[in-house]
Formats: sequence, C-alpha cells, structure tokens
Amino acid sequence: MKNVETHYKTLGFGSFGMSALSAEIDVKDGKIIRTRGMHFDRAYSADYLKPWTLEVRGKKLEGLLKNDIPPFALVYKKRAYSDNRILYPMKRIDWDPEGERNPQNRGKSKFERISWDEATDIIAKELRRIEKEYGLFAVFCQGDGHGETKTVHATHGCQMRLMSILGGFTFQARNPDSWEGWYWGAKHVWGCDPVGEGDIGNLLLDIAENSKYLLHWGCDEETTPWGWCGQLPSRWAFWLTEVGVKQIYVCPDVNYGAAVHADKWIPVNPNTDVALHMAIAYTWIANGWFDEEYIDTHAVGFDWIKYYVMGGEDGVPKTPEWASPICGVPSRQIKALAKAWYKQATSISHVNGGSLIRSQFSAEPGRMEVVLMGMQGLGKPGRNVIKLIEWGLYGLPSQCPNPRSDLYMMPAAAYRSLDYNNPEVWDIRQSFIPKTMVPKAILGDYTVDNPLTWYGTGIAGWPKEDQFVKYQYPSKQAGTRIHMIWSDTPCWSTCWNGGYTLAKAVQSEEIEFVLIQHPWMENDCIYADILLPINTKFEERDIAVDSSNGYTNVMMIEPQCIEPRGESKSDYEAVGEVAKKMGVYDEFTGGKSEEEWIREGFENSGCQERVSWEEFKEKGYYAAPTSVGWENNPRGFAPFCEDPEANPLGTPSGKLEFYSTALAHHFPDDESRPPFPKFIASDDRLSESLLTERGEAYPYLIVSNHPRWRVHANMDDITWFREIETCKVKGPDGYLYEPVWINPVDAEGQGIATGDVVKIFNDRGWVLGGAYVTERIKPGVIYQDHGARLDPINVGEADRGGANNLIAPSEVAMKNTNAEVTSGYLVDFEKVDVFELAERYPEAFGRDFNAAGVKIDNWLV
Ligand SMILES: Nc1nc2c(c(=O)[nH]1)N[C@H]1C(S)=C(S)[C@@H](COP(=O)(O)OP(=O)(O)OC[C@H]3O[C@@H](n4cnc5c(=O)[nH]c(N)nc54)[C@H](O)[C@@H]3O)O[C@H]1N2
Ligand SMILES: Nc1nc2c(c(=O)[nH]1)N[C@H]1C(S)=C(S)[C@@H](COP(=O)(O)OP(=O)(O)OC[C@H]3O[C@@H](n4cnc5c(=O)[nH]c(N)nc54)[C@H](O)[C@@H]3O)O[C@H]1N2
Ligand SMILES: [Mo]
Repeated sequence: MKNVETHYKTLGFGSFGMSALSAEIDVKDGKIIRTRGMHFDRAYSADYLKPWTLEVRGKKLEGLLKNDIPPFALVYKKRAYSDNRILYPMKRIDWDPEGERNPQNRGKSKFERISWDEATDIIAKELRRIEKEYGLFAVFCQGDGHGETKTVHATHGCQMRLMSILGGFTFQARNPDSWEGWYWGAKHVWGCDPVGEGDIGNLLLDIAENSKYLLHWGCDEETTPWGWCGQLPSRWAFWLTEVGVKQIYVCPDVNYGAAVHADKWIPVNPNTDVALHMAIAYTWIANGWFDEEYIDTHAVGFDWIKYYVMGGEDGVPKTPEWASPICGVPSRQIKALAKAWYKQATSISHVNGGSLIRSQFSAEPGRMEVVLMGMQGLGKPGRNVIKLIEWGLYGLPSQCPNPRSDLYMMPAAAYRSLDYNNPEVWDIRQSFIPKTMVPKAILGDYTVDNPLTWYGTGIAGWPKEDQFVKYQYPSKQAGTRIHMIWSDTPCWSTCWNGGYTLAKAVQSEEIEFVLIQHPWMENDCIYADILLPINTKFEERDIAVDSSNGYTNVMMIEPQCIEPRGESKSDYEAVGEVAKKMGVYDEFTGGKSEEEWIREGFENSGCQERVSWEEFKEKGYYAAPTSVGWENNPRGFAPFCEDPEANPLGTPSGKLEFYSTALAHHFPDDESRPPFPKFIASDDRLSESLLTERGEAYPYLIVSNHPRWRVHANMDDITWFREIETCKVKGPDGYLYEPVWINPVDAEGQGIATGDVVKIFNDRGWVLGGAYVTERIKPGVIYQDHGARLDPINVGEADRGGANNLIAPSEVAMKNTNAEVTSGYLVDFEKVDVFELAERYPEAFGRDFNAAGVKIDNWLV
C-alpha cells in the first residue's frame, strides 16, 4: 500500500512495564489503519529463530514465525480514537479549593475545561497545603492496575515516584487478586513463593505425553489467555485432543474453552469446589486409592486430612453424598471422577482459577487442590498443575511451560514507575493500606492509637513470612490519616470489592482532593476533582519486550505512531508537569531524556549481549531463537518427586505441608483459615453460601468472570465487540446492557426471555443486566462478567452499566489476610421495566449514548 508506514508496538494489558504481545501497526496520513501480529522473521531468518516443534504420538504442534495476537490487540486502535477520550485537563465545577469543596457531589457533578498550567498550579498548591497541615503521608496513591504496557511512559505508579522524591505518601497495596486462594492457601502447602502457584516448567510437553486426563478446573483457555498471551493455549488445547488427552471442565458455566474442547463438563456451584475436593479425598481414602508411599516420603500432616475428611472432627464424613447437594455435582459423577483421577495420570490446568480462588475462604479450595495432587504423587509423569497464564505475564525463565527462547530480556532500568518491591527505592511499609480495606479505613474513625490493623503487606511477590507481620492505619511513621487521593487506576468500582462502600468513602468530607489521571472518561473518573488527560501508547515512543507470545522473546523500540490527541500526555509526562511546579523535575526524570531512558533500558535488558544499539535501532527489534535442548528441562514438580531431600519445597519442612506448621504457629485460632483445609460456609463476618440464612434471602450464586470482551475495565467501548450478542444485550430502550446468563429453568419462573432487562441485587445494592437465557449456565447460578463500565443510576446504590463488583462483599476473604471476595457471592434477580425506571431516575436514564456507550458530553459543561 502507498504511503503506509509500519511500526512495531506491543499490545497487551498486563501493565507493570512487563511483557505484552508484539504487533505491527500500519499508519497512513497520520492515522492508524491496520494492526497485525508481528512477523518475527522480518529481520532474523527462520534458520536463526529455529521455531520449536512439539511432537507426541505422531502429532505436531509448531511454533509460529508470526504472532497470533488476540482480538483485544487487533481492535486496540479504537481506544486511541475513542469518543470517550479525556482530551484536556478538567475540574469539577463545584469543587473550589479556596472555598466549598462539596465532596458529597463526587460522582454527580460535571466538569469544566482548564489549562495544564492552571491544573498543575492547583495540584502543587494542594500538595503544599496538605504537607503543611498533615504531612505528605496524607496523600494516598492508587497506582497498581493492569492496562497498557509501557516502560518509560509507565502506565501506573509515576505519581508515587514523584511523592517518594518529595518525601512521603501512603501506598495502596494491591492484594494478590489474581491468586488469592493460591497465595493465602496453597503457598502454605507447597511453598512456591512468590504467588503460591506451582512450578510449571515443561508441562506443555509432560501433559501431552503422559496425562490421560486434563482437568480444566475453573479454566477457560479460549478467553483469559487473550489477556496476556495470545492464542497458543488455544492451539495447545486443540492439539491435546488430537494427541488423545481427555479434557474435563469443572466450572459452573460452559465457558468458551469448554464449548470448544470439553470431552466432559462437570457443572459445579460457584465456590463450592472444596466440598467436591473433600468428597474426592473421601473416596480415595475409603478405597485406599492414593499413593501412601509418596505421602510418607513427601508430605507431613496427612493424618489431619484423613481425620477431618472421614468425619473425625465434626462427625460428618465428607462423602460424595454429603458434597453433592452443596456443590451441585451428582454423587456418582464425583465417584467416577475420583476413580478416573486415581487410575490414570491426571493433571490440572488453570489460567488463574476463577471464583474458587477469589471468593470467601478461598484458601480452602486453593490448598485442598494441592492436597489432592499430593495424594496422587505430585510431580510424577502426567501429574502436575499447569498455569496457562504464567508465561504470558512474566515469561519468567524459571517458570516457562517450555519451549522457550534462549534469552530473557527486560528493559527494567527504563521503567519509570515506582519500584515498590525495593525498599531502597521506597519502603512502602512506612504507610500503606491494603486495597481491599480502603473504604473501611476512610469510613472508620481510626487513629494512630486506635488503629485499623491487619497482617501482611499482602502484595503479590512478597515472601510468605510477610503474611505474619502486623501493620496498622494510620501508621506510626505517617502519624496522619489520608486527605487526598491521587489515582491513575480509576476502576475501583468496577474491579474491586464492595464498590458501593467506596462511593461513600470518596464522598467523605475528610477526602479534600481527588486527583485522577486517565485516558478515558469512565468508571471512578466521575469521582474526581481534577482530571488529567493521558494518551495511549500509540502516541508515544518507548522500549518494550514481548516474552508472552510463547514463540520467541522479542525486544523492540516502539516508534510513535500518531500525534497525542488533544492536550493529552503520558502518565510519566503528566506527573512530570507536577514535578516542575514542585521544583523537582530533574530528580523526577533522573536528568535523562526519553531517548536516554530508552537507551538505558536497552543497555540493561540482556539484549545488548546480542546486538549493538545501532543494529537494534536499525532493525527495530531483536528476536531470540529457541533454546537448544529445552525438551530436557525439568518438568513441573518432577525434581521434588524424584528426590525430595535434594529438591525441597519452600515450606518450613521442605515437604508438602497438608498441615501448615506456620499457620498453626501464627494463627492457631483462626477459624477462617485453620492450619489444614476444611469446608467453611460462613463465619462471623461473611456468609456467602446457600447453606446459610442469607442464602434463603438471596438464593442465587453469581459468577463474575474475567470478561471475554474486555480486559477488566478496559475496552468496554469497542463498538466492534459490542455488536456481538455475548458482549452486550440490547434492551427495549436501545441501551446495550451487560449480559447476565440465566438458565431457562430459572428464567421461566419469572417469564424472563433473552433481551429483557434484569436487576441483580442483594443487601448491598443493585446493578442492571441484559438477560441471556441459556443452558450454558447451570441452574441456581447466574453469570455476569466483571468490569462493565460504571453508569450510576444512584451513586452508591444502583448502576445501569452492570458493574457487579459494586455489590460484592466488602469483607476480606479470610480474617488475617487482605484477600478480596469478588465472585461466587449471594444475589437475587428480577425482571424490571426500564421505561418505569427511566421515569423514576430521569437524569441517569436521560444520559445520551451511542454505539460505544454513554457519551463523555454527559459529564462536561
Ligand atoms: N468481579 C470480579 N472482580 C475482579 C476479578 C474477578 O474475577 N471478578 N478479578 C480481579 C483481578 S485478578 C484483577 S487483575 C483486577 C483487575 O483490576 P485492574 O488491574 O485494576 O483493572 P484494569 O481495568 O485492567 O486497569 C486499571 C485501569 O487502568 C486504566 N489504564 C489503562 N491504560 C492506562 C494508561 O496508560 N494510563 C492510565 N492512567 N490508566 C490506564 C484502565 O482504563 C483501568 O481504568 O480485577 C479483580 N476484580
Ligand atoms: N479476556 C480476558 N483475559 C484476561 C483478563 C480479562 O480481564 N479478560 N484478565 C487477566 C487476569 S488479570 C487474570 S488474573 C486472569 C484470570 O484468569 P482466571 O482466574 O482463569 O479467570 P476467571 O474468568 O476468573 O475464571 C476462569 C473460569 O473459571 C470458571 N469458574 C468461575 N467460578 C468458578 C468456581 O467457583 N469454580 C470452578 N470450578 N470454576 C469457576 C469459569 O468457567 C471461568 O470461565 O485472566 C487474564 N486474562
Ligand atoms: Mo488478575
């Protein structure tokens, strides 16, 4: 094509400066016209790259020379051109830093355009005032989400880099959301710091060669690998079928992976997996179907499990007949599954795990799964647990489900966000609040002497000893509560727990200033006092790495594709403008220009060992060949299995701790996370089980999966997706509602048909959704993805967009943790008449929308 320039970019939404998927962007006349997967062989030959081949029973799976990027990458240019972009700095009209601040109107009032100069003047003045009145620890920084993956122009956390230079702030510690059950549970059984997921080396091959069954347990490899690692898991699953591995799906919904690959679907009720686990253990113990020799040499504490499962503790043997009414799986199916799993090599596959690891008491299923694997000889051929996402996000050389490249690259030095895991950069323990406790901290009357307390920073990536350290808000070092929020991650309402309590917290008098920087007018942006416009990665030059695609590791220069829209800047540049007003610009940039940081990133990445800077710049990228002999790398837990003395686990005893000595020592009386796994329906804080009284009031469990057509809160405005019937359901008023899957049995009672609008509710509030009546969800369960864009009907009470996190519990999953409960909780639903609602809430229903959703104009004067 004439006059078309092709640029390399990584498109993926892991953020944190880590890996994203390499793509080629075609630009014509200053406009992006096309996106394709990167051809790795543009500058390096196939002979050099040596794509890998997996071959089992005569069937081959081959590495590609062109990246098979997911739909999110293909459509991402629409985000750059979104009508919903924030193009100028803005101020809430009724927030006057010199007079009335009207915090009660956050989420309700409109915004007016101001200049960058005016905005940064106000911000600098506020920072100085707050420093004088309370000290800088009163500034609370929220900067930890996923989103665009950028390095020099880091997506999240630039404001913390500035605040650390100024000398203080309170850090929002993001709980290990992706891994709760593994982090707080499994880690105490098999070690596996930092996140508690198992060792997955070379398992693509091990499972294909040795497993008879693969249990996709809370796993949809046709949806969630899209978030980080493209289409390889899908190709692998097709190949497994050819090779003869039977794929069994354990989940409440026929998810997209199940629809395509399942040999069998075991429909389980949300977050009741631990009952199913217990019944499997019961069947094994009752029949002697487990590996006693392995347990003797590789595990401690099996007697506790046996005692509990056989009913020794509470007089209730955990039989399949006991489990069946709880988990919804017929007892004969439980027995058949237990028998098959014992008789034949069986592995488990997760992307990260679904509700069972993000619901109440998630430590129980998290560690019971490891107990089951241990009972059948974890690490024996074909008996492992694969995490399909792991090479996606990190491409960690030690953890890759090989094959893999022979070089691991990371332009870490150029990453401009705060390095919060490095106490030499900034010790976050001086003052922090776990993300799951922020509303509680703001709404409670805690003081230094009467503080809110908890255990652990809870940040994914910290070693397990961290779980036993006690912290408090306000901290002694800070000596103050928080009075300002500075966020570059304005999707609390859509992605975190108990969103309606956050709405109340941000309207508190005590929060004097809410500053938000974001590319699009959505979600928590409506709570801002000042909004700063941020650009997309197409509008910046950067350096990037792709170790997510599974074919070859690529490091690249990312040229600028288009001009920044409006007056938008990158997060790094925006914070830089504030740094100028605070007189610390040189410290903030380290005295280096963008170009110099890109160069610095290259020099420290590992890539410089292979090519010169000049060659790298000229070719635009470096791609590493497949490593030689990867087939022989260790497979999952095989080294531990073969020699547990020489290859101990990271537990205190070095063995599988079915009974955790550390939990017993630190929290002997914690009934929400006892030393060994149990079945827990409720405690004095949480009762999100159908077995409780609340279950009678709200008789459905909701599954709130990671969205098929979004990455969390990202991309809810992509018109190409919104035309798809499982992406949005058109209501009678023409509004595109977030789908709610309802089984025909449950829909019938209320006369609900596809296209009707329903209200999902519990004692915490309600959200709307568009009914999608289907047998793909089991009866008694409804399913609505998380992350739909906020569109408040009544702030703190009702939402039209369908952001169901608003009605998720505020309590943490286990007492001495900061784990979230965002799925598998109790709700009810009923059909509503949207025209009647429109009369009752004229303002909300009067908001103008188009094919991309609610328009930005509704929020501007
Ligand atoms: N119901 C339910 N809730 C869940 C889960 C669930 O399974 N169910 N899962 C949990 C999990 S595992 C996760 S990871 C979280 C996800 O939660 P987050 O990681 O917080 O969510 P994201 O929407 O990916 O990204 C955060 C924000 O960054 C913005 N963003 C993207 N690019 C940029 C940029 O360049 N600059 C700035 N300033 N902002 C940018 C996005 O628009 C979005 O507002 O959700 C958790 N919550
Ligand atoms: N498309 C897309 N991809 C993504 C993301 C995204 O937002 N969108 N987010 C990324 C991130 S940050 C993460 S952490 C991962 C998350 O990856 P996962 O944790 O694997 O994703 P989920 O969608 O929460 O759950 C996966 C499947 O578990 C099943 N499931 C749900 N609840 C239960 C339950 O209680 N028991 C059982 N047995 N099964 C259940 C459902 O079938 C669901 O499809 O995905 C990543 N990839
Ligand atoms: Mo996640």
